[in-house]
Formats: sequence, C-alpha cells, structure tokens
Amino acid sequence: MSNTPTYEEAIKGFDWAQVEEELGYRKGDPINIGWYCTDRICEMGLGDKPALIWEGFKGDQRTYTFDEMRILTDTFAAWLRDLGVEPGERVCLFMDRLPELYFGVLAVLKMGCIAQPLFSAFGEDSLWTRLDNAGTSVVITQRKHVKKVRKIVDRLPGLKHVIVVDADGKPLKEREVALALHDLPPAEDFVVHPTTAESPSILHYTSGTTGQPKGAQHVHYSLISQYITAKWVLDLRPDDVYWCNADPGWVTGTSYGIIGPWANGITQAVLDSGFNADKWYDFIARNRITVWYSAPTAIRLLMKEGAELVAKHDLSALRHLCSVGEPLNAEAVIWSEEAFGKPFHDTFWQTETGCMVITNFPGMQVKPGSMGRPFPGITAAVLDPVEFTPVEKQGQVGVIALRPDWPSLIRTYWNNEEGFKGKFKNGWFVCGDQATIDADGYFWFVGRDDDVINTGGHLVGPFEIESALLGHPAVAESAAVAKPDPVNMEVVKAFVSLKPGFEPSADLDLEIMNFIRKKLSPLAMPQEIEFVEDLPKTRSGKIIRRVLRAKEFGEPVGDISTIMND
Ligand code: 6R9
Repeated sequence: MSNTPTYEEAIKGFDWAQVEEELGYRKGDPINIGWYCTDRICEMGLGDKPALIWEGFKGDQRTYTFDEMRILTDTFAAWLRDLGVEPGERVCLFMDRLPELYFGVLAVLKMGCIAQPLFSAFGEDSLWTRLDNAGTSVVITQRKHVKKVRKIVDRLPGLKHVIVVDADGKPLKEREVALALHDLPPAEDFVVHPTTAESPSILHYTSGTTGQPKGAQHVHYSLISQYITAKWVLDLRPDDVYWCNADPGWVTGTSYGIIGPWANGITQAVLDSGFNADKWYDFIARNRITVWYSAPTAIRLLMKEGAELVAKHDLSALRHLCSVGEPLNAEAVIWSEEAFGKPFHDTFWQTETGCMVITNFPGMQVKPGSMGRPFPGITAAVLDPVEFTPVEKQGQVGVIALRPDWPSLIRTYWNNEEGFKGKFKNGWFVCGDQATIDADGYFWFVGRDDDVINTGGHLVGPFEIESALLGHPAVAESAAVAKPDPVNMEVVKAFVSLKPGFEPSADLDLEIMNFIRKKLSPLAMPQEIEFVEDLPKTRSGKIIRRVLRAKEFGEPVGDISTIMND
C-alpha cells in the first residue's frame, strides 16, 4: 500500500507543520538528524529491521540493522568526543562508500559537529580548497586516500586529526589516528547533542561560475523536507529495499542516500563500486530492490547496453524509478518504460534547496522530458531574468525561482554571506537554471543560466579548472567551457593560450589533462584542449566563456559588441 497521497490531495492544505507533527517535532525542541535516522526508528520498534545492506566492489557484503546502526553511530560519536572534537567543528568525510562513511556522517551529526562529505576522487587541490575554506578540523578517510591528505596537511594549520578507518596496524604519520570502528566496545552511554532547528548539519561544496566552490550550509531542520519528499516522491513503503546510486559526496547522496530514507525507517542497499550495467542489474535482482533513485547519465549508459541485458535479470521487484541531476531526455523515459515496464520520474533540485522542489509525483501523468510540478509547500515560478517577476506568457523562457519558505533551503554559503544574498531577487531564491511552464503547470528545463558545466550530473565550476590550469608551467590563460557529450550531457573543454617558449603538441595536451585530473578530479579533467592565440574578452578584460560555449554547441553567439579582441 502506498503512503503517498495523490498530487491533488497532497497540495490541498499542505502545511510543513503537519510534517513536524508526523515526526513528533515541536518548535524549539532539539532536533538531530542522526537521532531521527537511528534512535527514533529503534524507538518505533524497528530496531531489528535491516537499515543498510552494503556490498563492496569485491563482492563482500554486510548487513546492519537499525539497532546496530544506532550503536555504531553512538560508538563512533563517543570516540570522536573522546578525541577532543567539539560540537560545531567541521568534520570531513573523504572516502569511498564504506559503511564507515554512512555511519560517520550520522555520528558527526549526533555529536553536533558539521559533516563535510567530499567525493573521494578529488585530488589534492580540490580537497585543499574545500578544507581550507571550511576551516575543517578533522578528516575521516581510508588508506587509499590518505596520501592526498598528506600532501596538503602542512598547508592546513587548523586540521587537528586525520582519522584512518582501515589502518589495520599500518604505520601512520603525525596527526593521524587509526579507528577500527567495528572493534570498539559499544558506547551505550552516548548522549546525542541537543542540536536545534537552526544548528548547522551538513556542508556541501558546490560550484558556481565565479570564485572557488561555495560551502552550502544546511541545518538540522532540513530533515522536515527531506523526510516528506523521500516518503512521497520516492513513494517509500515499509517493505521497500531502496537504492540511491549517488555518492554522499554530492547532495543527492546525503539528502536521499542517508537522511530521507533512514528517517523513514527504510532499508537501503549501497553498492561501493562504479558503473557496470550487468553488475548493477545483478545487484538490483539479488537484493530485490524496489525503489531506485538514479541519474540521466547512468540511464543513458544503461540504454547503450540495451534492453536485452535488462531481460536477463529478474528485476520484478522494481516498483518505482526516479532520476535527478541533469535533464532527463524524453527518450530515456520512453526507453525505461520499454526496458523496465515503468518510467523514470524526473525530479529537479539543487545542493542549495536540500530537497526535491519540482517533481513527477507518483501517480501524476509523466510527460517525458518534463521535470514535473512543484512539490507541495514549494512555490516555484519562472521569472523574467531582468525584472525578476513571473513571465507573462505561458511557455516563455525565464529563470527558475522559489519562494524561500521551505525547511531545507541552505542558510548561507560558508564564509560567504554576500554570495548567498546574491541568490535572492525580488523575494525569490533564484536557482540559476532556465525553464518554461506549460498549460498544466509542468516545468520544462531549458538550460543553465550561467557557465557551470554539468558533467554526468556533477557540477564543475570553470573558475576552479581555470585556476588549476594556471598552475601548469605552460599555461598563460585559459577558459573552461561545456562541450556537448552523448552520454555525460556535457564534458569540460579547455581553451588554452601558452606561455612564450611552449608549443602546442599532443604530449602537452595529455600532460595538461592529467595535471587537472590529479589536482582536481577525473570529472574536472578537460576531455579536449584547444590551443589558441587569444581568448575572447570583454573590454574590461574578462574572458567571455559564453562565446566559446556557443560555438561548441553550434548555437548563435549572441551580442558580442562588448568583446575587445574578437
Ligand atoms: C540535486 C543536484 C543542481 C543543478 C541544477 C540543474 C541540474 C538537477 C535536474 C537538473 C535538469 C533535472 N539539475 N536536476 N537539470 N533536470 N531534473 O543535482 O544538485 O549538484 O547542486 O546540481 O543540476 O542545473 O541547478 P546539484
């Protein structure tokens, strides 16, 4: 039986206060996401229910019940407390999808610290920028990734401890501590920190056009939004086995890979391994996965492998499919109907929104290619990009904007209140994406309203890439822009002018690509480098990426009257 009302029922008289009541939360009470995801579920009598079904890349498996997860997160939190870590400190989780990552996030929240999950493929520069900005005092990592931390530790005076969860007796360096979580005696006496609604919870770094990535700062009250959107949009039911294939280094992996499902007492399956169609179907079949939250790039990769491969696996348990991160093409929705017998339901949201804001609600007619309609309690509009008032004509392109009155909107960008304030126009929170709305109120994505590159559902900021490129001895100037790609939607292309004495060559091309892959991440690595004499600039000397991007997409370049050297 579904717990989800129809869209019409859900929007009628929707009030976040009803969700607070359902969660037993009263204004002013302590609210702690870690407690809600573990202790509360146990108090509801579900302690023996599996919380996490984990599978490693070598095929090793472990299952933890909600009660085991409660004890392990308490034990982890007590251990951090005994190490001297204080509430409010930023604790970074820099590791693959090990059980310790999931328990670590909850433990950090339980002790009133701020969890800062970072994608484990980040190289030393990406890592340093984010740890330095956040003033992080603890990094929790694994042997495989500790080397990257060692390279930058001297430039992080505030970093007190580097915790290695799989040290296994191997020698560690200064400031490093081994933690064998599964061998610790269970801490039965841990008292969850009484965080309140506005206490900071998770800090996710997200890329914009200008400047280095910004720390999107969430609060514990975000739970209200994450709980109800997970329950309704993912259509979660008590017997579900749910799989979110996003990494907790990105917001989907925390809002819907940790908080939403566990606050609903739902069993989650986690696969700590990269994309492999056969392996993924096998994982779904063996674990009888019922609800799957994925992303367009993954779906396009699955499409390439064909529906025949789907038919070789017993995916009969699958009941509901959702997608996020990039535009979900109509073809992918139609293919999923053929291959799985059900459509992927597109959902639109951002790191900043903390929860889904425009969704294809279960039961609502899916219009392939549309993102759906605003979630109940969310006021969304498409605004004129100059006046910041709703567009007058139906179907007119404008910027997506939201009234800032739902629980999980971030409260600021870390150390960058100005940047956060800049997101508001005329009383709206402006998302930075363009869309249209049709006669039925469905939103249709048009494109981003800035130069951010969306590669495989991950946002990459051009500024971060350009700054890193300058670190290469041959690079004089550069511009990083999106280039269309059939699978990843976009990939990074860099235009580079060289310093005197350097000549373009295939070797240099490769060298620069690898330089970025190592310093930043495989996602940020340019897939193509074009050596140029000059870059298009404004009269004030700013590089105009839009001209380069338009050429890549075969689009009109637009007004270039301000360009100085074209
Ligand atoms: C959750 C997440 C946010 C940006 C967003 C937009 C793009 C997300 C989308 C979508 C088209 C969808 N995006 N969902 N574009 N259709 N259904 O992805 O957060 O990493 O902050 O990215 O992703 O451009 O503004 P985040």
